[in-house]
Amino acid sequence: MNEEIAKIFNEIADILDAQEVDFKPFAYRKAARSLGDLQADAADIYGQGGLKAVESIPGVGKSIGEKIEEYVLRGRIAEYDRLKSTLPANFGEIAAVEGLGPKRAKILYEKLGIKDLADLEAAARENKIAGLFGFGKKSEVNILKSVEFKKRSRGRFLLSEVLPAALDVKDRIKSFSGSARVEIAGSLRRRKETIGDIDLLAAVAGGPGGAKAAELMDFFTGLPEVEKVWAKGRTKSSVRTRAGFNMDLRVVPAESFGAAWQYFTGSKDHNIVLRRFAKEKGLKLSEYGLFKGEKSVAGTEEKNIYEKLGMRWICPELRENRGEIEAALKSDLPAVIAYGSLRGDLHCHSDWDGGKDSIEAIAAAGRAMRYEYIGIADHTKFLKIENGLDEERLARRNKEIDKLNKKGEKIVILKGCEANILSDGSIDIDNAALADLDFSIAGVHSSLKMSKKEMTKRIITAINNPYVDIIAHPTGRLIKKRPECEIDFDAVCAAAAKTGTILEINAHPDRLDLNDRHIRAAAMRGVKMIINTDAHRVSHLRFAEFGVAQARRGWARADNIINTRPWGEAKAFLKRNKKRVN
Ligand code: DGT
Ligand code: CA
Ligand code: CA
Repeated sequence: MNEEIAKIFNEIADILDAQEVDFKPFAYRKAARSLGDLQADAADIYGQGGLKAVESIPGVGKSIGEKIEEYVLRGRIAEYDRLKSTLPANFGEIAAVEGLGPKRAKILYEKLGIKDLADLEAAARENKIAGLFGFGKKSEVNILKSVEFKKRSRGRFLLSEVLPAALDVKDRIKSFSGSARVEIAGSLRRRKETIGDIDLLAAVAGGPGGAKAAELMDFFTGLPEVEKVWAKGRTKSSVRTRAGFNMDLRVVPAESFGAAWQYFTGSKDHNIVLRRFAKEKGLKLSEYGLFKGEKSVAGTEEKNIYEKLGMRWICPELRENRGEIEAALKSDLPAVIAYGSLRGDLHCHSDWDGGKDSIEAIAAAGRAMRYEYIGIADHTKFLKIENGLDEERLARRNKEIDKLNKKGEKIVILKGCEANILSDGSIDIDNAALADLDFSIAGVHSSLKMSKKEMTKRIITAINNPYVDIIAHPTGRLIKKRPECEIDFDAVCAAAAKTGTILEINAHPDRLDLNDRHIRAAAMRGVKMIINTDAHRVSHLRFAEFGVAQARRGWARADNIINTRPWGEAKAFLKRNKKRVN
């Protein structure tokens, strides 16, 4: 329930921002973040200790506590409903257009009656926006670009928004139906960066249409998070959750489970090629099984389907028809990096910059994840809003890390930074300060809208800096929010390979940058990569899994990713530790 409430609080904050209310938006956002960090569910906290317990959640006072109570008891918040009624239903969608935000979205609504993306697009095309106070010709062009981008990702959810919820539903279905098989299929199983809907499969005693299946469908459509039931049948039901996404549950015969799991995992393109291949072998592949004439050759286990087709099982992350079937036939599939194989994370922000937690707390959290090393990469001075560190504060922070390391904790804390690559490719902090660190990361955080030529030159200039070891989130995208910067990725890879600069796979679920295609291209070029979370609070350390998923989708093996190695080996890949051959 925490995610649902957090979402509402963030929306309330947006609306209050639009109304130019002071302080309150900040309080709501803070409470939303705090809920997102909680291990326990708000409903359980309330159940156990009432309003008092809810008010003890950090960032939650009396007024916000009462809103949580209201949601737990009634499933709605009157204040939210009231605020929403003052603005168009799709206000959030407009406010989320890059460069607009709640205040400007409200101006557009009041002056031009813009209620949704279609209105916004039309107004920009008819040049109605440029003349408004605070807007201009350039805003109009940017709005059109952003709308185009948003339309493409519409109705899709971030992997991180649906994966925990889906795993939770899967577990509950499993415990409800006893020994049955329950699995996640679809794009979620393939760990795509965005998900259209969740596909679940189950096999129960008595098969589809039986009494057990009917009970299961009652259970599924009656789940507390279900807001709307689109369809309820004996073999398939579809629902929408309060968080806004749809879930399908199919009950299939046990002897077809593997075939159905294969079919509904997709991708569609992968399935089309696989089916065609089966046909060429005189077999027929469907969601019911692999058949030779009338006889079933495989069906219960997915693995057998691939094997009877004469190839190794293909892991779901690779099933995009990007050459994986051909590779499987030649026994040439990559041994992709395994989940849980990272030994450290080099991109964590501490409370020295805009991060939330102390270095000590981050180290403890890293240890709890069984990491061998954890790198503190605070922002440097150009990023004022993130309280970036100058040379002097960076030196003081380094001293604190030295002190903590002397305490002999069971994890090595590494001194790093995330410096800014300025418009001309120079770094916003002295090379001497960079040289004092165990590692350095540099990334672009400003002037993102440069021409391809300029942006490529800017990044390559940073790559050529001998004190820059790693390039953070190389393409600068934010999934569903901001497209990639224009860069010549091939040229960037060539420079990285030549200089031994490492490219980051930023695992933050909003970024996943590099993406799967870039990862594959970089690996082919011999570029080394690192999977980092960009954690701004310790709960973000668990994003690592999303980065590994993306790396698997990019055909990466463990040896492409330096933090699969112990620090003693990983550090040898940093430019600063390489013997310079002149
Ligand atoms: P999504 O939900 O848009 O993120 O993507 P998917 O891949 O989960 O697609 P979805 O939910 O429409 O369907 C789940 C899987 O079912 C899909 O990956 C492959 C299979 N499937 C669905 N429709 C077709 C079809 O017309 N042909 C084939 N070959 N497979 C299909
Ligand atoms: Ca799906
Ligand atoms: Ca579906």
